[in-house]
Amino acid sequence: MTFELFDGEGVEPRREIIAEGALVLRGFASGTGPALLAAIDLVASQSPFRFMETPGGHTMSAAMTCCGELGWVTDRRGYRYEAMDPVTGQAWPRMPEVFLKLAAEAASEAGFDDFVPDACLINRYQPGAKMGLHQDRDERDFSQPIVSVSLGLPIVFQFGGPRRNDPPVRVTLGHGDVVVWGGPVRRNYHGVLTLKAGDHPLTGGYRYNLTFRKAS
Ligand code: MD6
Ligand code: FE
Repeated sequence: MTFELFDGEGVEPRREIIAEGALVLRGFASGTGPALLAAIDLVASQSPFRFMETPGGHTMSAAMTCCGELGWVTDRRGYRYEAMDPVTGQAWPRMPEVFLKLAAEAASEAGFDDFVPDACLINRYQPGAKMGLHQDRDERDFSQPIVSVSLGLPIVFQFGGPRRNDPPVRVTLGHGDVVVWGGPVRRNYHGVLTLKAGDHPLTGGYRYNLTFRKAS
């Protein structure tokens, strides 16, 4: 793989540090976009997108599915990882090779070698969907990073601190942008603002986000 100092129009740096331990790799997945989207369709044909319920009784506004050995689920009983998809009663679909390869390459680019995720949460946002500030803390091993891939319509990502009240920085994530974070900020609060309507050549009216984790 070759790396250029600048991509696209030549004004945007290829990597942006949001915080110590949190890095945006601009356009890192844009070449793989079509293959990633085809793999999402394959996963969703086995474990369909669904709107999960929070422990507090709200319905999440982004549709979700998972692949890998473990899937992240939420319902009235809480947040957790499960080996079985509660909708199908079967194991989650296998992690596609194209997912594993991209996640490992992005992690390595950010200084985390040998990242082998066992869980991938796939979020699908339609206009009006958002994700409030939250921590990713249901995993066992916080020494491993999270790799997050954005596909389709852009959205404003918020990255805060270790406390919910810490003021977040905002960064727009577009098609092919990959965020890798770990180390000191692994449990920082983060979320995305409401998706605005649009029409992306590859995803139409949707934004997809893949988050790769080592959950077990
Ligand atoms: C999203 N992302 O981008 C939501 N979590 O739609 C996340 O919640 C997230 O992007 C952990 C690490 C990276 C992320
Ligand atoms: Fe998260």
